[in-house]
Amino acid sequence: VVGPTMPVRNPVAQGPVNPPAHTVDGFVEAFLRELNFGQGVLLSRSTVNDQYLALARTVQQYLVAGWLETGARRRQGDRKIIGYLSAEYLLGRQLDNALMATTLGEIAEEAMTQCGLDLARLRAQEIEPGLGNGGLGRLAACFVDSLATLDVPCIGYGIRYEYGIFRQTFVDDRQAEVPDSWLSLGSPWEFPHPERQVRVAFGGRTETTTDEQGRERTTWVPAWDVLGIPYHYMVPGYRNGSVNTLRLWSAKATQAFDLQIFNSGDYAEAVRSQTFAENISKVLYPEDSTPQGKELRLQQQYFFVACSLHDFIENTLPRDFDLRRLPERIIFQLNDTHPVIGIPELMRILVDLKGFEWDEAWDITRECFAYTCHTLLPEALEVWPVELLGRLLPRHLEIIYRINDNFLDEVREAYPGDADRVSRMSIIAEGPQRAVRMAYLATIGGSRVNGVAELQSQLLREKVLPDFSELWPDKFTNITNGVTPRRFLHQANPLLSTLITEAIGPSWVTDLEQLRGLEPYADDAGFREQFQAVKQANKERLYRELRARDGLELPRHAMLDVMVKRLHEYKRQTLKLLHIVSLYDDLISGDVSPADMVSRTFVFGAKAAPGYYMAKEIIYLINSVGRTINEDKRIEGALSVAFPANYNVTLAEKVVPAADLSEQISLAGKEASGTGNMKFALNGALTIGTDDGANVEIRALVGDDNFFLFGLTEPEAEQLRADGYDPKTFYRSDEKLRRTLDLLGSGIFTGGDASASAPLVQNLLHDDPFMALADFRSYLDAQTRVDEAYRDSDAWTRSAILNVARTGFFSSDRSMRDYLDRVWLA
Ligand code: NBG
Repeated sequence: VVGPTMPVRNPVAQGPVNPPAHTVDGFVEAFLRELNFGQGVLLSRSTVNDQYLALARTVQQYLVAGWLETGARRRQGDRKIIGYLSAEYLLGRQLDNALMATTLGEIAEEAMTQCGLDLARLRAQEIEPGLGNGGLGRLAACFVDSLATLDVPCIGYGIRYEYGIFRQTFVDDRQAEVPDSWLSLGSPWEFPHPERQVRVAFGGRTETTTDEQGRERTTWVPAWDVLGIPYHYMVPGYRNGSVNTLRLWSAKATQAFDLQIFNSGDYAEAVRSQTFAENISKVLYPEDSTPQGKELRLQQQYFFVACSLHDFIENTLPRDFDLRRLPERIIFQLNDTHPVIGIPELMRILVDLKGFEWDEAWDITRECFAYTCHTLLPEALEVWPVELLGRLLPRHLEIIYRINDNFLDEVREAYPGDADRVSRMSIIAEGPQRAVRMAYLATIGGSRVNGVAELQSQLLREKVLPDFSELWPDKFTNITNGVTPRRFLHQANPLLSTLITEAIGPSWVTDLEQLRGLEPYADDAGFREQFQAVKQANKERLYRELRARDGLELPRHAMLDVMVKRLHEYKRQTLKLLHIVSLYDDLISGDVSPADMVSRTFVFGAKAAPGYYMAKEIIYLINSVGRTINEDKRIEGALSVAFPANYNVTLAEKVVPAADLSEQISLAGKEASGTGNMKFALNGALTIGTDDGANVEIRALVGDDNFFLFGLTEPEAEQLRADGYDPKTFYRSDEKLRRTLDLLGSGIFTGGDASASAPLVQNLLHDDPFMALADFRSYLDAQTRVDEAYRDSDAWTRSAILNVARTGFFSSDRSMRDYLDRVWLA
């Protein structure tokens, strides 16, 4: 009997129980336990999937103590928490990351060997959670990694999509999409908490009543609701014991199904409302940079934001917390416009539910949000039809109207008589279809607005939100993106990591500016040789992977020229394609003999949004051109093209370390930042690029001698457009361009059918919205300089080393410090 005098054994109060011993034996023991008691199998009868799941759970055991401890520490303290609100997290595989964070790599390897298993095989069993489209989602994943490594309190909030970004396959050279059922074989990295469900309402109407003090109070009478179930994921810092939380919400129907209808035999009708509700977190919208005006998407946005705000206010803050002090404890960072509905939601919570006066609630709200804009394409800024927003979220629309009224009064006061400006700055865009401009709402309702690279931040101020930056110059700032050196250098490129560590010691992993220490090694012939050997080994690793994964055979010795990113016209995969076709033309016309050409292997990786017609045509032509070139014996393998399907984070980790040349060739003024560009430079690829996005900053850091610049600048491109851009003039005046386009359109790549290449070729000749033809000549010249540089392999390697040494700035740790200084703690 436990009496009052006996010590109560309460492990929760005492802190977490100890993880298994940090030894091979300890690991084996924990692993077999997970296999037996978690999976319910004996080792001798277990499948690879059993083994993978047990391994994942084993590694987790080592992390959990740090997680619980971090959580307890955060709850006791009163530090401000970063609530990162993002509709996307492109996490990549978790196992390797967890092994790295816990320093268990070698122990796990040995432990698996002792069990007769191969760690690499188990690693390969993991399906990466592809809960994002591209750069924006991967950036969010890098940011939460860095915050944990810096031991900054952060909760990443998002959606647990049942299906992530589609799996891409090629059928007859065309993209086909397959659902990504990433959860189907189990999901060992998540901790569901159904008991912490949150109810989220939609639709209905509002009612205004007068309370005892004669004050008007509005309440929302919704029409339907769903439940949000949180799933927790650990976000381990790098070997610092700190583990933050990613909290992703899954939608569940409030009522599973209608038993009466079910019993009557109409099974489909019985589950109708359940299906409807659960669709909210069913699938990630496969859009990158363009909004999809879909009702379901707005439902997704409100769903996860409402869950997250509720979770923070009701479950994370202490019970009796004084909400007037909310800005001391939280800053919600809005990752693009997707979570901006959080601003009126917080107003609704404060005013309608907590009884605050409007003005006080507004002061609090503005301090609790900050907004990051990730685009320059005007069409990519989300707007919601008033009709839709009012139908789905009637109370929020009223709140937005009131925010707008007050704001426009402010504008009238600052600019008397300037009616034009008032309508320009209104959150509500007038027109045949009135719409809510979410970027404006974010700018008005947030304490700070930032772009993601110097050039984009400048263009954001000057072109996208000029009236706002004039009104509030201090609200705007730049924070250049970054990438985590843990995943994209340390983990993805172990050979280079070792070489770096041997030269400058290990602390670069968390202090990337230390890479500067490599500069002198660029002049050390022995080091260059080792660096080259690492690059070659990484290429061979990639080729092995592509052989196993895609059945591709690639030559061992060729320059590896890589363009991997979402397929979008502004990114100009077509310009790359024109370059390839022009080289092929040089060869088959006999202008250049295969022996005289610098051999190149071109690697593409790109998904197109399923509804993006032109992007899909471009994919088709890349595949067609690639096939023709690869099969043509006349060119003696001087050129080859590889386009592995389904480029994702896992493949990126093999591609990036292997690349010689990084293609960053968007039309200037279109790519907000880019982050692939940073990963390549950090892994010792040289960049060929335009003066766009973060390329500008990369070039400034690595120096003009170590970067291949080409193309129009942003002002030049603008000027050309203003003067009436006609791609035909370039076609007519440049013979090489003419031959290249004619060859592309001739049908030789498409089985003799010239019409198959017509959509793209005609588009280039008659429209060419992203000026590929205007930049063709300059691009070709830059590629000739690349060839010349590559011929001097020693000088090339020197440049590659300098790229690594000088790009430590692009660590997402630095980005996080900038956010802390300029936004979160400013
Ligand atoms: C993307 C930009 C990239 C940028 C990432 C991360 C969107 C809307 N934007 O240039 O196109 O690197 O965001 O900031 O996906």
